Amino acid sequence: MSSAASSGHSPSVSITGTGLFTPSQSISNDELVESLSVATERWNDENAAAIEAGELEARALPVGAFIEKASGITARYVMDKVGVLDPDRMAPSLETRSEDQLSIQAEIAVASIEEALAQAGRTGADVDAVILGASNIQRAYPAVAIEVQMAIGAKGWAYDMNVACSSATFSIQAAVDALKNGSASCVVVVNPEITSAHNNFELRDFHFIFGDACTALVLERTEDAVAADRWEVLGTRLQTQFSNNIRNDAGFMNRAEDRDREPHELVFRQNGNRVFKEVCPMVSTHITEHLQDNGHAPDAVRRFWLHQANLKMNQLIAKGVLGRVPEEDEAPVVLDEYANTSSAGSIIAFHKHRSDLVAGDLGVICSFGAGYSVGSVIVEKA
Ligand code: CO8
Repeated sequence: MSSAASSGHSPSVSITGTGLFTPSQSISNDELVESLSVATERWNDENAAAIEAGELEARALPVGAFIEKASGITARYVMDKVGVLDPDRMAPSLETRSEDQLSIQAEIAVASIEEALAQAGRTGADVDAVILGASNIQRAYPAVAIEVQMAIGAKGWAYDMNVACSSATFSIQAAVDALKNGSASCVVVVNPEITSAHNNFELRDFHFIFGDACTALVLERTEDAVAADRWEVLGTRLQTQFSNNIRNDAGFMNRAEDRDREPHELVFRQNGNRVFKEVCPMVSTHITEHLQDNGHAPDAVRRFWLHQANLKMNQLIAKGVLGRVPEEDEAPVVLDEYANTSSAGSIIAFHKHRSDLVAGDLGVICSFGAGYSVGSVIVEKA
């Protein structure tokens, strides 16, 4: 236990390293639209009689120009491009691994953690807690986090958690609390998002939204840190409010239910327009109040690393906080290249866009999504 924790003072905690795993395969909007157009025309042909009889509605074709205009997304990385683009499959083809092989989610977690540990000047042996947060986790148990703990040679404890797109910020608060109360001394937060395995590539409203990636963070008590690049966590704040507007009903009870579930209920679905309208004001207020309660004016913030779901959404949220549309430098964008990588998004932005900031600069990492859930982390460059 640190001297500060044992003396009763709340010790300062810092982020001391970040890592990113990006899959090698990328899909452009045009490729996605071409594949879904073939699948949609086939589906309409196969269901022509029911459509004619008014029992089913014909599916509308996707439009590439709509995707970029509505979301700002131009491409997304995926674990398997061939399976996603195959009109007969519309899902990645991922190998089933044996129990003595590292699982896929653990493998990408380890890749991002290695980079984060190197930045922090640490090895796996220094780590004594792993918190793995993601919007879908590969299996029920044993926790993937515990497999990751073993793979990196960490001590201590590990667990999985899921707060959808807010899993990273919620994991960060859990890590900060553990470090402040002395129940861990070096925590890895890791967010392996294989969204392609639970996205709905069959409907035009959803097929373009998501991409795959994994991010990792190392957090330590500031007094213990050895990294040159340190970000003191000045405050964390979480908020949840129940909504059915983003939902995925895949779960362990499906096989026990007495009706066949619609396949579209067992993957991601949302009412995007309502999410947009309801979540933007909620997030602007959340960030504004968090800054205010920590004694910071919005214009004192040098950079916002926002959740990467929709460009217009981020501009509106930042405008709600700053009173004006932010410069790209103030709220950097990665969703054009990565799409929505769920909980990894804001951390990808933080990982890629922080090296130009100087000591004393303030920033806010903020996630929002299903739940609804919102999480913000105020950091200061040391
Ligand atoms: N091509 C052509 N037309 C399309 C397409 C397309 N690909 N997609 C939709 N349209 C059509 C719609 O069908 C609709 O047509 P019509 O008027 O005839 O019904 C029309 O375009 C307008 O649709 P919308 O009103 O929905 O369009 P918007 O301007 O609202 O844009 C967006 C849609 C981009 C989805 C936007 O609403 C948005 O980004 N909303 C915010 C969504 C968000 O942030 N969601 C968070 C989800 S992530 C999360 O919480 C984590 C979940 C877990 C991860 C899951 C991983 C799989």
